[in-house]
Amino acid sequence: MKIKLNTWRFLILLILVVSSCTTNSKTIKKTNKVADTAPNIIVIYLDDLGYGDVSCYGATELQTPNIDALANGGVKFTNGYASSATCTPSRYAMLTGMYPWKNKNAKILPGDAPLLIDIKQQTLPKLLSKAGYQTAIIGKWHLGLGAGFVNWNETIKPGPNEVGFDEAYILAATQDRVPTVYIENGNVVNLDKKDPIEVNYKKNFKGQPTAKSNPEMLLMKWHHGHNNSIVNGIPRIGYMKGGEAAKWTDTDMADHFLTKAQTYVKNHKKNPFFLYYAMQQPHVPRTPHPRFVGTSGMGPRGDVILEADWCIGEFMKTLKEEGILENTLIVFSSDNGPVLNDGYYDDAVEKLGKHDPKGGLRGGKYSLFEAGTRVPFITYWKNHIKPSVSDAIVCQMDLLASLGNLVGIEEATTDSKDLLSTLLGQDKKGRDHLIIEAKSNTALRSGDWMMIPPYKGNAMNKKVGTETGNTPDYKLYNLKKDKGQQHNLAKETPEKLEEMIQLFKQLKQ
Ligand code: NG6
Ligand code: CA
Repeated sequence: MKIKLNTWRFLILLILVVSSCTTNSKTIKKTNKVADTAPNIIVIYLDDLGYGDVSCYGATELQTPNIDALANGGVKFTNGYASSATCTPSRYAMLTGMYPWKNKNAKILPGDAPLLIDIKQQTLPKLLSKAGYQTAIIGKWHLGLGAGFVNWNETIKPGPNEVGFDEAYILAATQDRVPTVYIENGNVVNLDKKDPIEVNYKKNFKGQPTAKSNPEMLLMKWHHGHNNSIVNGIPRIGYMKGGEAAKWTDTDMADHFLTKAQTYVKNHKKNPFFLYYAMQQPHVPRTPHPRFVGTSGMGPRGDVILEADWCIGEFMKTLKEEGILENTLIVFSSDNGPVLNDGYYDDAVEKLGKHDPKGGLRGGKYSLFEAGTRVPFITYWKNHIKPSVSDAIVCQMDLLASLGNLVGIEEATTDSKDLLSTLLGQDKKGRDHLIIEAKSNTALRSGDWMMIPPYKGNAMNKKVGTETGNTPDYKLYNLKKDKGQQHNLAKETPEKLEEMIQLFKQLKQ
């Protein structure tokens, strides 16, 4: 009797699961142009998280159970790429579907740079809006604001709202750049008009302390750069005056963005939404909340990775509690590869131990070698994506065309490729080729091969301590056989090299 009952239960469950899967794929096909039945879409984007920084990609010294749960329940891509080895170009490419090297201004931007995206340009949030989605960004922007000079005391335009986001709660550039304030739909949060904010990236404001003039005020020491204004004891890039009440608390930033993201979900769950949750970890300055300090044994860099993983766990709980987990597609990735010393003394190098943030790849942030752009890349959609590992070459730039397909809007004029079925784990076919970028230099991945052309400049980024990939010779690697790029086959396989050079030329035209 007991066995029978269990068997029945199992059968009913099986029927329910199978029918929910099939109805859903039908729904998407049938209702292509309406967002009503399409899933919510959330991009969880970390800053400087390396290929080997999470346990599902092989880290053994750090455990990231919540990110692992996404990988184990979704598609884990082993050849997932950011478009660039730095932040601004990668974010530009993800949101516009355009190769960043086609826009000469797509470089790491100062905190007072104008908006990089043309307001007439196609963007991911615009496209999803067209399909009926509500859209929001919460977290790091770093794509410029305004049209030249920015007055931080008035509504700042154009910005995320003008390129497709209905709602925007952002940090303007990076955690290490001024102004160190949150901006909500163009307005600095908690700004006291009697204490206006001034920002300058060239010179200091008279009488304002800097890391150089007042080192006794520092709670964190700078290694290179980062010696301008001091906020919360942390020396920053750029000078800032005023805005006391509006300044963020660095150690609360993760909780702050998490709460905003959770609130957004709760308030918008009735209709489909697109949320770009752009977390700030583990970019410098690494400022874990006190409850995470010391948890990794690896210093602040490890601690903030654990903090980020915790935030993701809490955020996932919210999706579940709000009853929308099975109706939400999540894309998890990072804007560029890892760096240890990015300008502060914070024990990232000293306490690294056996941890390998690069996960066996060569290079790192700022590099044309693999660790610069190959990053954790996971798609997760409960009961819709079957867990698998995919070796297909996919790039964040492809989200535009792929998600366009998901919501029934065709996107023809960008560099974005429609890889929807691959992203949903139904297909193993990825891109044939991809051009990656690092500090305006580019390299070509085609099939298993990576070709890095000769470039002038230093082979080592000495301050940061990583290889740039810039050497006077051609470099050619078979990544399938040589993931760590240790064997340059340019001389051994001249035909392959020539083929790659020709393809590269053709694609760059
Ligand atoms: C560099 C900063 C680095 C980091 C980076 C941007 C110096 C010396 N270094 O210029 O600390 O802020 O810009 O990182 O200032 S990114 O992930 O946003 O691209
Ligand atoms: Ca970054």
